[in-house]
Amino acid sequence: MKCGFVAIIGRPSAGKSTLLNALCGEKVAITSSVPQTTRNAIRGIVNRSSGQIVFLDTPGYHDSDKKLNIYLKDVVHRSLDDADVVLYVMDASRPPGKEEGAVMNLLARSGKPIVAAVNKTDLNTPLLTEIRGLIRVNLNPSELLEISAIEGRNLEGVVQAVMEQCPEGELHYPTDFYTDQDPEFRITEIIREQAIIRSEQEVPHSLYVELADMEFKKPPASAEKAEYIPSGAPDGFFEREEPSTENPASDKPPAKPKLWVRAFLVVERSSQVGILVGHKGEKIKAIRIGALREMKKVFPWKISLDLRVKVNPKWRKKDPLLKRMMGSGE
Ligand SMILES: Nc1nc2c(ncn2[C@@H]2O[C@H](COP(=O)(O)OP(=O)(O)OP(=O)(O)O)[C@@H](O)[C@H]2O)c(=O)[nH]1
Ligand SMILES: [Mg+2]
Repeated sequence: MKCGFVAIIGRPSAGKSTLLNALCGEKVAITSSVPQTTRNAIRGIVNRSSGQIVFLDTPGYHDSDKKLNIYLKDVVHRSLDDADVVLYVMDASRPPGKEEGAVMNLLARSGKPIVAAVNKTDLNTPLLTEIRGLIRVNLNPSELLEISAIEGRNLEGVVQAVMEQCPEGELHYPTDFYTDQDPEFRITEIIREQAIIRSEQEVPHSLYVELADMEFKKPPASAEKAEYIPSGAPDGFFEREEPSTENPASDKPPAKPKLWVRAFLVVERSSQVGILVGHKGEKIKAIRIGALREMKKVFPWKISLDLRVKVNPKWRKKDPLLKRMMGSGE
């Protein structure tokens, strides 16, 4: 059986996270038109009868010496080290330029097998021939596919091409898993996506989400305990209890477990607080409602969200925080 780790690498906004979601058939990673949306190596798992692919989505590769960017690049480097295969995603709608050159250099040096996917071909770009030529000259991909992550074009071709390059091995995850992210991380990402969508200029880059508190409300005493422990619920949010013998099984489906969450949108400057709160709090209300709508699609819980904004000056320059967010940075 083929089993491998596959790093999805490319420039910011090439469509890597959109592609990961399309490949997994589930929303695993947040996406937006703002470059450098992804900040972590997000795993999405694809199973076929021939094997299992663990995709690692990565931040857009961008050559800049700003501290946050150094950490983002480090996430890419580590994912590349961990990968058996690289899925290189290029954006067919933008001229390649220097930034694309830097990505190709990195991949050529890695010596890993490469599958190249030229994305956004739904936009009917005139750049396809140039991009294909560039890939052939600089890299030696096992396959060069033209795809559209948005329209789902040629995605099975990507899975097959990648699977072929994966080594033989054992499954890394049970076959019903599509990601390994914990609920806390997914919740902060969903909130961040909704805030990014509703803000502009520097705000999306100046923003992170801190989950301050979350608590599952106790189910009714009569409930069968096993029904109420949501899969993926963090340890310690439930005390174990013997199921009650009163009020035996009824036909009613068990009530959804209730999860209460308090989170902060953290920005760099006090002037950005008002932007996120909006006139009479309309912006933060829209972010909150949007996040709850998205969470409902992912979690089997009834969630209430207490969302606030706070300032952490110059957080993008703070090593301990960046390390906690993204790992080593060295
Ligand atoms: N037309 C078109 N747009 C796409 C396609 N794939 C992604 N996009 C759009 O491109 C933008 C960036 O998509 P993302 O998936 O967030 O890109 P990314 O490469 O993960 O970006 P970073 O995480 O910032 O590096 C979004 O507005 C997507 O809707 C595609 O196949 N066609
Ligand atoms: Mg992304």
